[in-house]
Order: sequence, then C-alpha cells, then structure tokens
Amino acid sequence: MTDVKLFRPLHYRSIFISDTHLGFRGARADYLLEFLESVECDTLYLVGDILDIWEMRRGLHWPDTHNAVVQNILARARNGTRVVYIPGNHDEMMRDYAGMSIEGIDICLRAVHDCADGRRLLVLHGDEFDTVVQCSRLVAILGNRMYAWLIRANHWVNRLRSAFNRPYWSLAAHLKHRVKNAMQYIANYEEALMHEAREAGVDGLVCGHIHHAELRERDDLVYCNDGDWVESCTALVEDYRGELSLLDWVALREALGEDVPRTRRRAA
Ligand SMILES: [Mn+2]
Repeated sequence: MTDVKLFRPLHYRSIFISDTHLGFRGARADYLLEFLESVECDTLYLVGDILDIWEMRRGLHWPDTHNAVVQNILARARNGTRVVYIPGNHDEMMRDYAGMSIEGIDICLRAVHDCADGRRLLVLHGDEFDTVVQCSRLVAILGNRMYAWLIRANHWVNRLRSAFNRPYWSLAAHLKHRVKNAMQYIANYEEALMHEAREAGVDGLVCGHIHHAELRERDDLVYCNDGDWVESCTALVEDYRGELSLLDWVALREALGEDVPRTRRRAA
C-alpha cells in the first residue's frame, strides 16, 4: 500500500469501480459512499453492475446510502468530472442507452482509456466471457472461431433467460458453488480477457464481473480487475504519471483512522 499521507484528499487521474450492486441488500454502499466522499478524479469509470436491476425486480431495496451514492456520482458529472458508464449484466437494461449521454454520464458498451503514460486500456464489464470460461477446454482445442462463437452464444443464452424472466447466469455465483475449482475459473476468465485485449491491439484491459480484484502484468499486457463493493470494496486508480494500483478501501480507511479525508461532494 502506498503511503497515504502523500496525497490528501486522495486525488487521482482516473478511478474505475464496478459491481457496486446498488439495490441489492449485500451492497456495501456505506463504504462506497465514504470512499466517493474521500476521492477526487478527472475521469470516473463505472464498469458495470452498478445498479442491480435483477435484485430490484425481486423487491425494492433502496436505502438512503444507495441513493446518496447515485447523487454523489450525478454531482460529479455536473461538476466537470468525466463519468463513463459501461453497463454490466445486472444492469443490462442500460445497454439500450449506449452511445447516449444522460445527466452528463456517457453510456457505452466498451471504452478505451488512454493512460497518462500512453498505454491504452480496453474497459469492459466482462460478462460476455462467461461462456468462454465455461467451455475453456473446448476453446483450447478448437481455437479462435469457437471463442468468437461462444461469445455470441452467451449473449443469446442470456437473452433467452431474460425472456423467461430467469436471472442472468452469474459466473460469480457459479464460482462460489465450485470453490474447489474457483482458482481455475478465475485463471480461465483472465485468459479469455487477455485474449480479447490482444485481439483489440491494446496494452491491457480493465474489467470487473467476477468480484475478484487483481492487477497483474503478463506478456506485456496489463490485466486489471477492479473488484467489487459487495465483498472486497476495491477500486482501481490511476495517478497522474499513469501508474495503476488497486485501492482496498477497508484497509485504507483503517490506516487513515479518524483522518479519512472528505471532499464534501454530496449533492444538494
Ligand atoms: Mn457482472
């Protein structure tokens, strides 16, 4: 962990968060709000599953903290922060608005982020790789065409589930039922995303979805998973030199003790 006394308030060039699952009982919106009130950034990426519309359909759970998180983000967009929202599978309904800007928030399916050091990172949620991960052995045998086909199949399988009002098939939930193989699944997921980054000709990627924060460099490509705000309470941050790091809010707030910096950005 970097010496937090070096920067106060915590100011970053860009911040990436995902899997906040607002509207879901398990969301740590209290920590998320505290985090948002403690940081400033030029660009904020919302990397999917920000709202848990699937959970909301089961019964509305919308406490003040969840609302305050949304208000904080809207206030940022109003006050000059560039906010990019890439919907995930739990808020897939928002994908219909891709290409639009709502309340100053740019909605898109994917983005390419230019780091301060010139690196280009593909930013996406990552759910489209679920089926690839499921069938990773087949992909290894049959190669690239199988891979492309599976990504399309994943889309249609979940369309169909959606039509029958079945929740999205969740890799994260699936992982928990198969803890024995969880590490292998995570590895396969990373592998599928690295493949995508290589195809896209970028220097790396930022994703979410599997609720497993990770930052690693492999074969000249950087893989970043910004984690989630249900269990790990993590964000990916970029400083003004283009250096990327994972921020663990629970650990950082402990380190800061009473001195959690506040920027008072809560909206009126
Ligand atoms: Mn997801």
